[in-house]
Amino acid sequence: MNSLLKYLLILLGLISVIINIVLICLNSNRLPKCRPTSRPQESLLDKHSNKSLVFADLTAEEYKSVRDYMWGQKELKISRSFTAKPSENFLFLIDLSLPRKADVLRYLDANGQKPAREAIVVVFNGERGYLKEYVVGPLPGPLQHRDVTQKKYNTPTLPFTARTVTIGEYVELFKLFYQVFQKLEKPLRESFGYIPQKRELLPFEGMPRGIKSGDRKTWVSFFRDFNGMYVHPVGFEMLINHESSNTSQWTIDKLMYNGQYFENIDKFLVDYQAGSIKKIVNKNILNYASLKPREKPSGLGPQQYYLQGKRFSVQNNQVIYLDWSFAFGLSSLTGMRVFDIRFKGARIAYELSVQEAMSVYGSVTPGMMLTKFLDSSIGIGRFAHELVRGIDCPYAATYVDTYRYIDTNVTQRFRNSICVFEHDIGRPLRRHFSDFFHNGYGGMANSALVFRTITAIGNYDYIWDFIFYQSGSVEAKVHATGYISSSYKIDGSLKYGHQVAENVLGNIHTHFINFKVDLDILGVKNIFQTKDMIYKEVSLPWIPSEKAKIPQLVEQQIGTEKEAAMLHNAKTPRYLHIASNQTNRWGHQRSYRLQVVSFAGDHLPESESVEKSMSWARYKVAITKHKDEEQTSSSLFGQNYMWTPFVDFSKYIEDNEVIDNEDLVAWVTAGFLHIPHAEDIPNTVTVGNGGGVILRPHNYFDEDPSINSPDGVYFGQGLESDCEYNKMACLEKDQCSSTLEPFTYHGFEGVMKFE
Ligand SMILES: [Cu+2]
Repeated sequence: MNSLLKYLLILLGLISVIINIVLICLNSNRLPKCRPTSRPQESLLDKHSNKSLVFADLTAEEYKSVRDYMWGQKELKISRSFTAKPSENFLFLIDLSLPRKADVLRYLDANGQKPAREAIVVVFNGERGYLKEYVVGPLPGPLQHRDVTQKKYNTPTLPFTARTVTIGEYVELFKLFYQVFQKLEKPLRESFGYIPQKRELLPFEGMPRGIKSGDRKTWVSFFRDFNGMYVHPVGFEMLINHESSNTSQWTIDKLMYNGQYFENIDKFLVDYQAGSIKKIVNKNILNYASLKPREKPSGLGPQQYYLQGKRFSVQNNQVIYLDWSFAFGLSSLTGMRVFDIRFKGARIAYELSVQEAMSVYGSVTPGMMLTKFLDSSIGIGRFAHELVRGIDCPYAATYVDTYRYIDTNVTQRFRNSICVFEHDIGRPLRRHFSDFFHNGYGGMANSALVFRTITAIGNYDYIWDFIFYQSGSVEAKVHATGYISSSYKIDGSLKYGHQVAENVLGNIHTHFINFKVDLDILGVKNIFQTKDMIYKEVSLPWIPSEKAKIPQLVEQQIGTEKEAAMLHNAKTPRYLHIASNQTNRWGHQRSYRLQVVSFAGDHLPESESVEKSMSWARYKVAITKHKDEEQTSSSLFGQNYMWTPFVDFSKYIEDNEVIDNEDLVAWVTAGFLHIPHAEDIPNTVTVGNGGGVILRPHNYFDEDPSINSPDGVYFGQGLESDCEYNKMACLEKDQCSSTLEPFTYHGFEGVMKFE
C-alpha cells in the first residue's frame, strides 16, 4: 500500500472519530424519553391483595344478573322500561350490600370465610303504592331475595311518596309543563321570550315537596334556556301536586308570577289579560352564565409527571402508595368511600366515607323558600362523571372507571370517574435551616396521594378528596363549585342574599357535609378522649408570693354517646381523639386526632318539622358505638319524607351507650355558609369554599414517621451539591421529556337523558 493511501485512511479515521465525538456531544444535550408515565413502580405490584374485593362495587355483570333475577320474579311484575311510569313497578337501585364488619375482619385478619357477596335492591311498587328494599344474593348465584324493609326501616313497607323522583316521573312532569306552557304561550312569550321548541323555559325544583308527611307538592321555578340556566330565573314558578301514581290526577295548585300568587292557570290568564297585574316585559339578555372563555386560552400551566414511574398502584379496588394501602368503592347514593386504610401495615380506619351533602336555603319566593336539599336521596355517587384530564385531576393521574345501576334499566359505565394521583402540595411537609451553632438543612417535600371523585348534582359540583400524607395523616375534604341557585328578584328578596345579575338574587344557603370515620386504632376496641388547655393560676416556685396564669393540659375520657355528641355551637374541646389503651414509647395512649375544618355555623333549629331528617347536622362530631344497622347517617328516603324520616341519626345517640373500650365510629360534619356575591357569577370558585376533617397521628408513633420517607433531604455546609441525602442535587441526571397519553373525553355519554 502506498503511503498516500495510508495517510488518507488515517485522516478518514480521525475525521470519523471527530464526527462521532461531535455527534455524541450534540445528542447528549437532547433529553432521553421517560418511561411511560402510566406504569406504577414494579415493586408495588406484589403488595396488592385480592381481599380488598370484599368492598368492591358490583361489576357490570353482577348488576345485570341481579336485575335479570328481579325482572324474573313474576309476582313483582317489574317494568323493563327505564322511563317506567309512577303507576308501574320500577327497579330503582342496585348497589353493593356491605358485608358485616365482624365477618369482614374475620376474613381479612383471621383467615375467616369470605363474606357472601350481596346486593341491595330498591323497588318502587307503583301498582300497590309502596316501596321496598331487598337483599339479593349470594353472587354469582344461584340468587335469592329477601325483603329487608322491616328490619332496616322498622316498617313493612315504605310510603310511596317517600321515593326519589325518577326519570319516568320527570318525563310525565315535563308533559304537564308543556300543557301549561301551551295555555300560557302569550304571557310567557311577552314576559320571558318563550318560543316553543326554540326558546324553552327550563325547570328547577324546590324540596321538600310540601309541608307534611305524604305530600308530593313541588314548587318548580323556571329558567331561561341557557347553559348555566341556574342563574337565569324568570320570575315564574308553579306548585304541582304529583302525589297520585295516576298522572292524570296531577294538578297545578298555584302559580307565582313576578311575586304575585294565582290560584290556577285560568285565574292568572284572566288577570294577565285584564292588565291587573304587575307584568314582566321580556328583554333579550346575553348569557352571563356561559363558561366559554372570553379570551382564547394562551398557554399551559405547570404540569406534574412521574419521572421514575408512579409510586402508587391501583389494582382492582385497591390502592398501594408508599406506606399506605386502602380499598375503595363508590356508592350511587352516598358517594366515595374507602375501607381498610393501613399505614405501614397497621389498620388505622375500617371505613372513611361521604354520607350526605345538605343545603338549607333562604328566599322570599316559594321555589327556594323551604328548600333543603339532601343529596344522597337523589344520589351523590350517581353523578360522578368522567373527570377531565389536566383540569379535574392532574393530566398524568390514574383514572378508574365505575359502574352503576340507578334509575335506569341497564348497567352504566362511567369511564375515568375516579382519579388517583400523587401530588406535590407545594409547601414542605417539614424543614429546618441551620441554627446558631450548626449549618445544615433538613427538609421534605409534601408529596401526598389524592383519591378523588367530582359529583355534579344539578347546579353544584362537589369535589371530594381523600388525601394520604407521608406523616401518617389522612384528610377528607370537600370543595363546592358550579352554579349557585338563584331566584327572580322581587320586593323583599334582598333579605335573602345579594343581587348577582339583572333581576337575579343569589339565595343565601348553608352547605353541610357529613363524613363517617370508623377509626380502628390498634384494633377495634377504642376510647374517646378530649384534650384542651386552661389558664391556671400557680405560684412561681422561685418567688412563691408571685402568681401567674399558665396554660395547663386538660385531658378527659368521654364515657357515653350523649356526652360525645358535640353540638355545633357548644364549646368543644379542640383536640378530639380516638385512642387505644396501648401506649407509645413515652407512656402516652396511642391515638388519632380528628381535626375538623369547618365554618358550618347554625344548624336548622330542632323545632323545625324537617330537622329530624338531617339530625346528623346538629353535631360537629358525634361518636357512636359501631353497629352494622347504623351504617349511614342519612337515607335514600330522607328527602321526600323529611317530616318522619326512616333514618334519624339522633336516635343512634339516644340510647346513650357506653363508649369505653368499644368499636367507635365518628360522624363528622363540616361545612360553610354561602352568601352568594357577584363573583359567584358565572361559577362559585373552590377557593375558600370547602371543609373537612384531618385524621392525624397523636402519640400513635414514637416520632414523626416521615423521617423514614424516601423523600427526605439533608445537607450540611460544603455538601450542597452532594446527592447522597439530596436527590435534588442530581436532578439533572434524571431529567427526561415526559410521555403523556393523548387527551380523550367521553363523559357526556353518561348524562341523565329524559327520552
Ligand atoms: Cu353554595
